[in-house]
Amino acid sequence: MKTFFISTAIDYPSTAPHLGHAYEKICADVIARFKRLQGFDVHFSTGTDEHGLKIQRSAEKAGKRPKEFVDFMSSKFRKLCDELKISYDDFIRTSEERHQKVVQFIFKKLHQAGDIYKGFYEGPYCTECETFYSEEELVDGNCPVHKKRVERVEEESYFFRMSKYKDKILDSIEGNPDFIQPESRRNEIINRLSEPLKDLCISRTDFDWGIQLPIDKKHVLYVWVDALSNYLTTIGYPTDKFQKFWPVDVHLIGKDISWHHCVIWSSLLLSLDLPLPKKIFIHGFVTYKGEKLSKSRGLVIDPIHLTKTYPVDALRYFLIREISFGQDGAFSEESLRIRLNDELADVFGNFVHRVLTFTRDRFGGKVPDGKIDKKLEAELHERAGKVEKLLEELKVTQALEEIMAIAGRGNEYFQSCRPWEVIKTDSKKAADCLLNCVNLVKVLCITLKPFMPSVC
Ligand code: ME8
Repeated sequence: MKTFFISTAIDYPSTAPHLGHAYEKICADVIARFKRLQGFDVHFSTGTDEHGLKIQRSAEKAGKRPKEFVDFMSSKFRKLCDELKISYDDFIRTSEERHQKVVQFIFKKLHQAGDIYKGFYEGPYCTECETFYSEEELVDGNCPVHKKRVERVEEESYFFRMSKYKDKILDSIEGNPDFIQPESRRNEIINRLSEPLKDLCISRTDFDWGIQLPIDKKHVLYVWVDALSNYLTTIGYPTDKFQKFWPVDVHLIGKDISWHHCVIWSSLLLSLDLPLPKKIFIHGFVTYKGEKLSKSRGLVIDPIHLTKTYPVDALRYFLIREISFGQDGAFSEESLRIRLNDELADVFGNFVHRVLTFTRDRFGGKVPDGKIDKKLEAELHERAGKVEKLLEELKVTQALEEIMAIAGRGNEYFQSCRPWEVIKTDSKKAADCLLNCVNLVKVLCITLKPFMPSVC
């Protein structure tokens, strides 16, 4: 059986999940469910990124020990996934023992490859994104992403020879247009790689909530090396399951962490002598009132609250339909309600309701025998094929648009054959119409299933 491995980023459970987290999981879930429908053996991973200074500080603020804190917070992320009907195969937590073992193993391999050395790090660090910056990258002395004041780190550290892999990474990106998508994000990475690539500081000594380096217990591993390794832990690196699923088919991530995935992760994989991911797809941000949702900046929409207010399938539909995949898109409850009423209820719901109630009332709830409309059948075949092709290309928004066009076509068909009138004089003709309409509902249910699993 053909395999397919898709991952989302693993979220920081420093505060409760926001709608951006929900969005990423839903997009990945649509792709995972689509691949299962196609007959693939799918591994779909998500989870929480639980180590590092940011989490340690959040735990201190909450008056809890880090482990107790992440146990509680991580459960909120898992609950969100369950509420949203995310069909993950693995919810990985980086504080789990299985992960720590894999990370230690990975570190030893990097060390054996001669890619780890001891040095001294001095420079800016943003704890919010757990990222080392160069002075030039700062904007008015602030983190370019969070616009917050950075901290200064000055300590003995271990380094990873990332510089060594720059050319190979650039070759892989340039030689394979599919590797990083969309193209605008790919170009950003290529541009950044035209600058010299520095080695990466990969250990800290001024806090202890992390995985100890096997070669020096005073140091904890840099949280991004720990977090990125989750993609290997989840498939049991280096066991048979890993052989089956690596290289990953799609890492789905947001635009703020493209560098970490495209460059840091790729260089770690090259050092481990492993193939690079087949695709890193970078989605945009869900914005609210013109700004990026952000826990740290207090711009939060509680997705759990939304799942209590609106049907989950409708929320899934809205996010995919409204936000063009790969670009930023705005959330507002008003546009959510408009799409629900004008598209889901008026187009899709209306068609399905008309066909099913007519079948119930006039044909005793059984699909009537009749003549297949060959022209319509061919058209549906072509449209469903188009949806499949769009989904294969990860064009989830366009695929959903096409599916809604099929629902629109259904209404048109029902309207044009007027079964409620025809049945008075020609029940056979009405049966033909209903048979073809029920078939159309079937095509809708199959194509929509990855998007709206409960309704379908
Ligand atoms: O970055 N809209 O965790 P995180 C859409 N732990 N997506 C958004 C978003 C928004 N407004 N805000 C964030 C981390 N995201 C790391 C990842 S992976 C080995 C480690 C996305 O909780 C963000 O881009 O800050 C990322 O893909 C995911 O949510 C988790 O973000």
